[in-house]
Amino acid sequence: MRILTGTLMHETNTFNPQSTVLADFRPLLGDALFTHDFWRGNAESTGGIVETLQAEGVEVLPSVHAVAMVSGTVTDEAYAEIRSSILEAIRAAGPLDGICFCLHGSMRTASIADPEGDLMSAIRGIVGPRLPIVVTLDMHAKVTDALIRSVNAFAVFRTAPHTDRYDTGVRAAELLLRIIRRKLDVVTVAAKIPFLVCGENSMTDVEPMRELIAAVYETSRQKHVLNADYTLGFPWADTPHHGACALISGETVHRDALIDDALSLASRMWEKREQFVFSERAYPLDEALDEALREREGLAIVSDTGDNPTAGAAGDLTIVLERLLARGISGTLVAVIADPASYEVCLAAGAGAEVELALGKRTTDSDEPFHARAIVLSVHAGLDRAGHSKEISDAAVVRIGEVDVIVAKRRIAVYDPAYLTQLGLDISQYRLIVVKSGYLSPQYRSLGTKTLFALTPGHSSIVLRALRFSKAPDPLYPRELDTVWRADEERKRMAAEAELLPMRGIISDHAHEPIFAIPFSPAGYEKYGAHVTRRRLSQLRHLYGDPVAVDQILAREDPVVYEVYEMPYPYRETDLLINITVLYPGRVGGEPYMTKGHFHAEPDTAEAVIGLEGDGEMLLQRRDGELRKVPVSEGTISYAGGGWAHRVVNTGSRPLVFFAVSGANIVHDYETAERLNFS
Ligand code: PAN
Ligand code: ZN
Repeated sequence: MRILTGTLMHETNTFNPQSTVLADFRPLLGDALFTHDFWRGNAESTGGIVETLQAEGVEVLPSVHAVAMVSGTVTDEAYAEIRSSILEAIRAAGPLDGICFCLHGSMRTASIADPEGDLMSAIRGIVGPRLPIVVTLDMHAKVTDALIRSVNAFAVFRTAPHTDRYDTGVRAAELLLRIIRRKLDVVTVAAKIPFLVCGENSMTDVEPMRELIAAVYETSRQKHVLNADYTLGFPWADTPHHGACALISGETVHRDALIDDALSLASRMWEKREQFVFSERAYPLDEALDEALREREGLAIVSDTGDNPTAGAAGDLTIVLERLLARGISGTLVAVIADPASYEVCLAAGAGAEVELALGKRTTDSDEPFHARAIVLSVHAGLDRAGHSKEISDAAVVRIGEVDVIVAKRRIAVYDPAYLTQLGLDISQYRLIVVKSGYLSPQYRSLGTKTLFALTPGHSSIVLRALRFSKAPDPLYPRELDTVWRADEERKRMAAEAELLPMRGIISDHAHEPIFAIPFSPAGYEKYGAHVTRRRLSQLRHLYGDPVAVDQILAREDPVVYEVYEMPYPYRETDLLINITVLYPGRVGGEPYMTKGHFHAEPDTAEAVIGLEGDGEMLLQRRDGELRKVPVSEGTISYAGGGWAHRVVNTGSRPLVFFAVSGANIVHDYETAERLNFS
């Protein structure tokens, strides 16, 4: 069994003006994946996928592994490069049994709002509608129609903080193996709710998420369900795609039940929307500092939530530092301010030196740094390590006034307190540690006797009502507290969306404007899900003048006379019907094989027929009996105006293959043709 895998993960904060470039993704192409191993073990879904598949003896084909830490908008060039490497790998992979891909789900480029949907549609366009594709998503993914249409099934993180990345990969790989081995035809339905939520009010070990995740497990255990999950979206992006979603994957035959289940999960979340409150006590900055220092004992940890790198902020604001200095609060550590230039100043000066720093930024709206005199306590070069939660950076520890500050060479997440020890800091010295973070990692949480959120301004402000949106959908709870959502209306939208699924991989993002390009041949049609009708001689005996000849043939076999390849299409009267017919060569008595023939019932409409292969002709007859004949051969186009019954005859010795296009409003009228003895 051969399964292709790949990873493209980025959570894009469009408010952070710093672009995310190709180098930030540190792409590994092809087999380079196997010469690194940072993705193995518990860190990433990629590890869960690769290790599960390999343990089952599957040949795993890598494509691209590209993961960048959450940050500003991805450049179009970076995405285009990664996309084309992925597609190239798929084209070069040879026959595949399936694809198991890791996405984050909340990526945006300068001009593409839904790169994941774009990528998966492009992949589907290459592999055709039938190859099983399973994708892992971050819980904070956006879910778009383009994504749902291109992918069969999903597995989403079920924990926040995300401690089940690896397990999610395992689940996705097992799901894919099941689909392949049992040859299941699988779809995913998505019930969406207009709900804007951030990680800080949706941690999974507190209510209401704890209970909702329990419902996800319960839903997943049902027989007809292959996987159920919630996605919550990512609030720090000005984009048309916002909202939470209940995603359920299962066999296509159970689609209605899956829709019911998804709506029931979505309703449960919607009913609990008012219970999504911050997991820590949250205060404006000054009050947070007061509250943190209220008792003399213990260590308080305050999250500078507005400038949180794990939500994509730059992590360079000096707002909290300035406030601590202005208030003369001592015994405090600020972790971490990212500023490469200041780090270099400290490195050059060395430990013990006194330096003038132009540190970070004072506000998000200007580039003005905070000027301060600092004593360099220590400098730590050679620490740089990449890779998600394990990411650490070279840094200097400085003292400004009575506040200690970690000045990092790179923007990093404050995830593991072991980093503080690596920098030679003694945590027990501090009463207060300010971390640029939202919700704390489990390690940090267990460190503090008291943990608080400071509602600071910045590109990751958790005051969601204050985020400046211009492209986001309206309304969105809780920005508009009276937002209405109704399950019955969502059901209608989901049912209409489900109608489009057979077109998987060939329609564009615009659900109601199908656009596609497919190979112009019966095989091309079939690859894209065409419905094939086979007409055998036994169904066509009335067409031939020699019943004895018919019976003689049928005594031996019942040959296929022609096949019609019909796209699962059109959807509306204003569309076009586009079929390809293969009319085989053969004779019954003296007569060549022919199609049944029909009028287009009132209103009479026209049809054009293009010959693709072989030789033959179209016989036409008006209701008043007048007869005509035109060729239908490779390279001809024949036009039958309204009011003429038409039938095609294969006069040659090869299959006659022709394409027919007519208005979608036609009704084939075979009866009148038969009654008039159309010959
Ligand atoms: C053609 C025919 C097709 C099969 O696409 O439907 O060749 O012929 P019968 O419908 O007569 O069996 C067409 O004329 N469409 O309208
Ligand atoms: Zn016709």
